[in-house]
Amino acid sequence: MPAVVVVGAQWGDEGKGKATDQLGQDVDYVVKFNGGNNAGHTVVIDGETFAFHLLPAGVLTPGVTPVIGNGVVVDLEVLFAEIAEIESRGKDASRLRISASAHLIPSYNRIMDQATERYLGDRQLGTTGRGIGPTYADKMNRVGLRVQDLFDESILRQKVRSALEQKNGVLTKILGADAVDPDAVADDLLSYAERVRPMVIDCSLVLNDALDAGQTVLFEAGQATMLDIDHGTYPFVTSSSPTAGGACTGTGVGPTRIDSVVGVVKAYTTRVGEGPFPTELLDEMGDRLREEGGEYGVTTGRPRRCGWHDAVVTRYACRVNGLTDLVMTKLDVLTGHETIPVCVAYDVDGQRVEEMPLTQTGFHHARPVYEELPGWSEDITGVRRFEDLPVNAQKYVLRIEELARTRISAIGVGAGREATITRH
Ligand code: 2SA
Ligand code: GDP
Ligand code: MG
Repeated sequence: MPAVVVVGAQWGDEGKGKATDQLGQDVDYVVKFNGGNNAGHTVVIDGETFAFHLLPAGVLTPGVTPVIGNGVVVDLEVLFAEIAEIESRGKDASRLRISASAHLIPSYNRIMDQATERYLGDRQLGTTGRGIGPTYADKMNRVGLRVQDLFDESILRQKVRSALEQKNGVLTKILGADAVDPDAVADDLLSYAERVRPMVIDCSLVLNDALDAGQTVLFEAGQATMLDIDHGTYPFVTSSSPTAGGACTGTGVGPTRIDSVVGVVKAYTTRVGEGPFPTELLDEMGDRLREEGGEYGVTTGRPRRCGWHDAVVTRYACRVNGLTDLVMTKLDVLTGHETIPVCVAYDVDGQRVEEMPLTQTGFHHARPVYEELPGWSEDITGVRRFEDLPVNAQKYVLRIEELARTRISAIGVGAGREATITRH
């Protein structure tokens, strides 16, 4: 498997960190291709928990080169804080490489993001407030700052000044925030330049050369299919491309070089932030899933919205990403339910719909059509072979596999690296 992409098949937090860590044991590169420090990817090794935001989960694996691709947006303060944190825990981050074309998150975009959410009030999107949306907007608007600009001071200062000419007006006159001093922003960014310099690469060249030489590359998505700017529940989405195509645009590796695309899917569903979520449980059952699954944001600590598995979403993710395999996580969290509903279709204004509705209005009107599957009560956290799962747990996995029309090749039964059932 020379080039493998790992994506989230729902609304994020499916366990991509754990899947990347596991699949990344035998690879040469682990590459992030979208998003920024809005992500929170958890890896648990020998009982020790690591939460990554900007660093690729592969940074913990000796011999792996972690890469931040051009599609990522980088907050330098967060990056170096994260490097310092893992180094203080005895890990080596010296192999980290960053694309010269990745965009930087200047402090004013963090302010814009948070001030915009406050301004929107009950119309807000529920962003992580990390400046992600405004930074991708700047990129598309061709007024963004890139890693390479750190090495051309006059260009950087000029870009910051012209960006703030407009933004200070919006900040002070519309959003009720203070104006930002361009020199202070530029000084702050430039203060990182010499530490960044040795990490900077031409991401496309390095990865294509590696593939030519027979090396292996794992692409790690942030966020997920339903948060994709094109394919998600727009406008309740993030501003990047977390689907498989993003791995190509976000790194400069062409689609013909990708061998497989693995979608990570929870045994149930969660979402954080605003937006439609047909299987959401607003009762004690939702609270139970949240507590038993530890469903709180890794970046913001926000409680996640919880609901049953939505097989329409999973099948959609298989299609949009061209998934070759699914990894199902957190099956252990579903232990102890008499029956477990799985959403197999929607009722949209009285009509049964088995695919994602054509319009967002349709999706907002979607009511889940459930099939009840029998549950199990045995503790499955120690199970390592599919045949050793309780029969009803096996049936649950097989039914979702059937609905998704995609093979479930691994099943998570705990947070630890070892708590996985691989199906051969
Ligand atoms: P943004 O900040 O502009 O990307 O927010 C836009 C939407 O994207 C959602 N989003 C996420 N959803 C799930 N997990 C994410 N990462 C963190 C985690 C979230 C946290 O791992 O737990 O700590 O709150 C993530 N990042 C962005 C976001 O909720 C908005 O709906
Ligand atoms: P990511 O953003 O997709 O990497 O996921 P997060 O790290 O935000 O959230 C997933 C959470 O579930 C983390 O706390 C993981 O340690 C945990 N986790 C992952 N797989 C499993 C599993 O199979 N069982 C259980 N109980 N926890 C898991
Ligand atoms: Mg997460």
